Amino acid sequence: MPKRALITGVTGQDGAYLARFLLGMGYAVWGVVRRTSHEAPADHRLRWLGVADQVRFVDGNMVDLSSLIRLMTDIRPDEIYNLAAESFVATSWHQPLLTANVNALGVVNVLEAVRIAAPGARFYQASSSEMFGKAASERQNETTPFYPRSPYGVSKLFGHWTTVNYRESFGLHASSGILFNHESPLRGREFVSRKVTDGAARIKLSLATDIRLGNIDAKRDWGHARDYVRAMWMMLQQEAADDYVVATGRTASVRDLCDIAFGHLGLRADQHIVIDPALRRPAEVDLLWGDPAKSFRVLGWRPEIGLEQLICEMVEADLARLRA
Ligand code: GDR
Repeated sequence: MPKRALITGVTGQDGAYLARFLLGMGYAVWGVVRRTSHEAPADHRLRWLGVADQVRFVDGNMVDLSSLIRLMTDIRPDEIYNLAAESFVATSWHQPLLTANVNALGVVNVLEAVRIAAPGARFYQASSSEMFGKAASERQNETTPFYPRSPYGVSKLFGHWTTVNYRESFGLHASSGILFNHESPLRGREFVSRKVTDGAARIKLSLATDIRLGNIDAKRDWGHARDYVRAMWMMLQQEAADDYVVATGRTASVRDLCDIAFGHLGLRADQHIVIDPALRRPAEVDLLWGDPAKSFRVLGWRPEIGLEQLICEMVEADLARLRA
């Protein structure tokens, strides 16, 4: 009997890479899809990875507890990966209530569904380095105090502590991965990495002349989503559930990222970047720099793809998409 995995947020970047990874490991994979009236198929990332036909799509919604209980009862998953979220930090200031409903209360809904209908299943919660926010130390690990700086960060912190609490209260095998920024060619174009790689490719092809950016001095610890979904799975293979920082251990600014992307195309970033103060955030996270020592030691996890390779892969994918 293949193992059964249920993924919320399966249509997002991480959902797509995780689905492909689990299918490759012989899992049967169910993906929760939120119904919308958009005509564009929601499975374009899974199609890009060539696995859309193998994922079993089921209807459900993070804010509808009954739908989640029904899914747990019907599917009887061995592993549940909770990746569904309002994931764009900038939007969380415009839609703080939606962000809290999905990212915070949604975690209570899915954990209640697990507790009621699938208490033996292993659960993964997608926590975020945004919880560190105005970080208390230069590098952040599992013991660094949290200080979120956005409605998104606050909502993720609620989801994180709820996961810890359900583990401690009910003995659920519930783990939380505190993932630092992770990118790929499947990143949405609203996020800065993809905005830059897509923008640089457009400039190279004479489809645009510049990119407008906000705070390019912000520093992040950027990895590849393909590496990070493997860490999620590794957490659920441990005998005891726990919390883990997943990061590369290297930090770089948005400016550095621009230099890599434009440099790969033989262009100079400073000739094409326009700073737009309207793109600055009401409160910024200036520096994130992860310390993944625990993931290295306990999980045996290592990132395989470095920043230069990541950005070049994204630029090449954007060039190919634009040429097509
Ligand atoms: P982040 O990712 O907020 O770190 O959250 P994002 O790529 O949106 O921003 C990274 C940094 O770049 C600065 N920035 C800009 N950002 C965007 N989007 N657009 C711009 O034009 C721009 N100019 C500068 C931002 O201010 C910020 O400092 C991501 C998300 O995936 C979360 O869901 C996840 O939890 C965290 O990473 C870890």
